[in-house]
Amino acid sequence: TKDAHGLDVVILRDPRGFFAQVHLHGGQVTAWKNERGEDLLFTSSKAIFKPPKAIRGGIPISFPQFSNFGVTEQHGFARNRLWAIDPDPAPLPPTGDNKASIDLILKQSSNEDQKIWNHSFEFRLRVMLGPEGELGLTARVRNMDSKPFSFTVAFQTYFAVTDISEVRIEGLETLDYLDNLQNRERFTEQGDALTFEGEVDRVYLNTPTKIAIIDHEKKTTFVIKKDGLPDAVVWNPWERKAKALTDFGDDEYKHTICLQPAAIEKPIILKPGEEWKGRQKIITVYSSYHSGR
Ligand code: TA6
Repeated sequence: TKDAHGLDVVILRDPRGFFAQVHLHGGQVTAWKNERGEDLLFTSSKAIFKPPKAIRGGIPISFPQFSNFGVTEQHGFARNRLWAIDPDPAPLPPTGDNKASIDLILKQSSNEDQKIWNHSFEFRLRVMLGPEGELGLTARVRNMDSKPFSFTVAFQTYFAVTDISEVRIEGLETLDYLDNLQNRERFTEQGDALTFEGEVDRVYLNTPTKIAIIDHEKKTTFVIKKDGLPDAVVWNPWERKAKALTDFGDDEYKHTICLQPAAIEKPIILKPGEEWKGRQKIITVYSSYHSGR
């Protein structure tokens, strides 16, 4: 199917109403909704749906480079390229019940990219809507070249929250982080849970496989489970930077937190023929008061 802008999208739906949308442009999840039709991911009202620009919101993928930590364009080229439906996906695990999934693939294609990052690879992405409405992303990168290469990678997940000042992140306490706002200097997290009062742009290192985002106002918790992605980026542009971003509404920083499972500090190194696998799964938990369950 096509979206309202004429771009190719794949829709995942299950009988209870869980919903996910994936754009072939960027291999990017651009919507995920619960059974009440509420958006669980944030997409900016100012998002620009014009390739090759990445779409502001959902889950853009940074590959083969996070941010400007290397030679490629900011956050690599994967989010700016057209992905294809994978004709040869890995077999799905055997389960009968409500599960919808799509497999996409990106290969080195453009000459421009090749000039800057000359490695032959296959990046396979499986997006899955699970039996409880959970969203799963599995990434596999295979070295198809005759020489080794290394890369960094992040799932830049824009979560939808009611009010950033009522949001708390649990699981990053006492960890070291690189502060992108202070020349990537290394600090140690001192506080209990992470709360927000201003711009934040940090790479937390060696994070646990489970991190939680608690939205007090909506009485919702996102539980992020990850594998193969040791780091976690936490980003909110706050007021000043939001105003400077053309594809981000001035007040929208209040309604999103970007939490990104990633492999940044130690780049992944692949020898010819080797494959790396990384996963994130997001589960929403509602308090009984809110959902009546
Ligand atoms: O940590 C995330 C980050 O690198 C921030 O510095 C911020 O600029 C953000 O990504 C968004 O980057 P983008 O290229 O999507 O505008």
